[in-house]
Amino acid sequence: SRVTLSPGAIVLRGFALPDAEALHAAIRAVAAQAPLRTMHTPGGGTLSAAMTNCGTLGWVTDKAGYRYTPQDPLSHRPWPPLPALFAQVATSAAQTAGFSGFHPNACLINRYEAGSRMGLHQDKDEKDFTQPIVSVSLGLPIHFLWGGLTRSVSPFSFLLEHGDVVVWGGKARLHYHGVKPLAAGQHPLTGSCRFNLTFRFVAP
Ligand code: MD5
Ligand code: FE
Repeated sequence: SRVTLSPGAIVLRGFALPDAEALHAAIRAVAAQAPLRTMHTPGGGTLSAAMTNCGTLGWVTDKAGYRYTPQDPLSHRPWPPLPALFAQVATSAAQTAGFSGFHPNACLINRYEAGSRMGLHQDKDEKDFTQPIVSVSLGLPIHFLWGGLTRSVSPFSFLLEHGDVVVWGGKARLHYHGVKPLAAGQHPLTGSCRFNLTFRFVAP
């Protein structure tokens, strides 16, 4: 099914289900090259989701701030390439949601364990906001928070489940969003965690 949250934000329920096992295998392959790790905010905080990247640019945060880098700061090597399946799923989901010609060059992989959350924020490190963002949820369900264009808009929550894909473009691109703490559970594919893949086109 296809649900519009607000103009430009389209939920494609179960879109990635046929590819879930292969996507999970590809996450493991990426993480074998560029391990999932805890990142730190410039203010000295710690992100509760573990992260890694693939593609030509990867999102990182540390004492120096938030940015996209061509190399993994742990290995000083380029991030692993975007698996072909990742590119296919992202491009076809964007197309299905009405955004043709989406060719991401960055994929952030977030791994949530019980209690992991993500506070309300905007995604604005990409410089190019004309391209949509595609996110793919795998494993345990989580309550997603969808706010407005300013922090003062109270977010509403909805459940993102295994295989759901969300395309965020146009006016939705700069909305505040986050996720509530992951509830403990077991999923047949991912065990005790949830993965989120976030595909972006980042201006070089
Ligand atoms: C997640 N990840 O489930 C979330 C949700 C992130 C992040 O927020 O930055 O890694 S997917 C991304 C998203 C959600 C809603 C709006 C926009 C992006 N957007 O408007 O750009 O791990
Ligand atoms: Fe975000």
